[in-house]
Amino acid sequence: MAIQEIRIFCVPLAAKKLYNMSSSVVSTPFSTVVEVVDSSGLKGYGEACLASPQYQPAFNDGVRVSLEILAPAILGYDPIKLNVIHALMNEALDGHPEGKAALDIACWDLSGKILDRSVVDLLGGARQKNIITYHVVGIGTPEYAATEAERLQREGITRIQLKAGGRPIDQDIECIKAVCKVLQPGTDLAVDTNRGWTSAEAVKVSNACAGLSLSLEQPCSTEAELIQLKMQCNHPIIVDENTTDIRSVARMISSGTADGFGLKITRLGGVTNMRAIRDLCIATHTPMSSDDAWGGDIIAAAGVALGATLDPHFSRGAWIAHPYHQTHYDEVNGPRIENGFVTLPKGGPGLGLVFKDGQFGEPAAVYS
Ligand code: 0XW
Ligand code: MG
Repeated sequence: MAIQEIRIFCVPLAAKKLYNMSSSVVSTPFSTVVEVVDSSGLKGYGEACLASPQYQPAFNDGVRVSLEILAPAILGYDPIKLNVIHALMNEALDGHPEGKAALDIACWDLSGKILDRSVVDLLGGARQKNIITYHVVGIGTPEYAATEAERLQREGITRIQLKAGGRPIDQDIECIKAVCKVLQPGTDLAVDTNRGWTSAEAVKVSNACAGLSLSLEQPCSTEAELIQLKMQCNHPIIVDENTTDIRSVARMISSGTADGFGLKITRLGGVTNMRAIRDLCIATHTPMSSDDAWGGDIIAAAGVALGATLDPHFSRGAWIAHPYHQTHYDEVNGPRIENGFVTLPKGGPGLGLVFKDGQFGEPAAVYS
């Protein structure tokens, strides 16, 4: 089998509910969907979608421009040979993991269809039938945050990520305390500032919330600040935006900086790279999540597929953006949240999703 054609689609995924982070409010990200067609006519689908231009050093138009170089680099090659696919992409373009991830995910989907196996099986098999998820509570008043946390727990959510940062620190502290007051036994809370605090602010929050059971996700912007903070902090530190490749993950495990990770498949270059990091986290008993910044059913299915293969004891869950944009590419099989868990698509081999011909409209670009 050889890759014969690659089609690029631009798909708007407007936030239907308030979704804000310390650096930005999500409005209408335009997701990049890639369709990789092999010489037998089989199609594999991949996706990459940044929530906002501020969340990490990448933006959605840039993903599509990077594919002008990356897509031609893999034409004519076997999509199952993912080591070769990555070598070709890395030789063609340094960095730009998001565009590489979209093609990588499409090759995993296509490989599954060629081999008639699910991506979950190709990744070693599911350790969890349904994958626990976490839900985001955006930045707002203490009353809003507490009410949302109560609603989510009534719906079976047991992992809450409270956004913070980008405002006076005392407002963050009030929201954290209001949410902690309504947490049921067994519900985990991560406070995620998306790099929004200074280390002094993070120390102030940790001292003000000493004795409250929570973790701080990406409290500060740089790894150096996290190392400093670790020595003064009362709470576990989860690293998200600073995880850019397996080297950074390995470094933060061995230095003891990270008590866990919030890992994004497209920031790490796709399922292939994420699998290696998964194995490192399993071997070192380091909790990790398997998700991404935004995106539709394709990126959700990739995150849930990899999340299903995690040791449940070390799974921080798989997050999907669907509750916020409420759009399914595959209305029947698209991953959805039921009682605090995300469902694995069951539409067949590969990612398990089924699309109609032409459902993503006219391609923005075609490479053949
Ligand atoms: C909650 N997420 C998975 C989605 C947002 O876009 C950012 C990310 C996070 O953990 O920061
Ligand atoms: Mg995060």
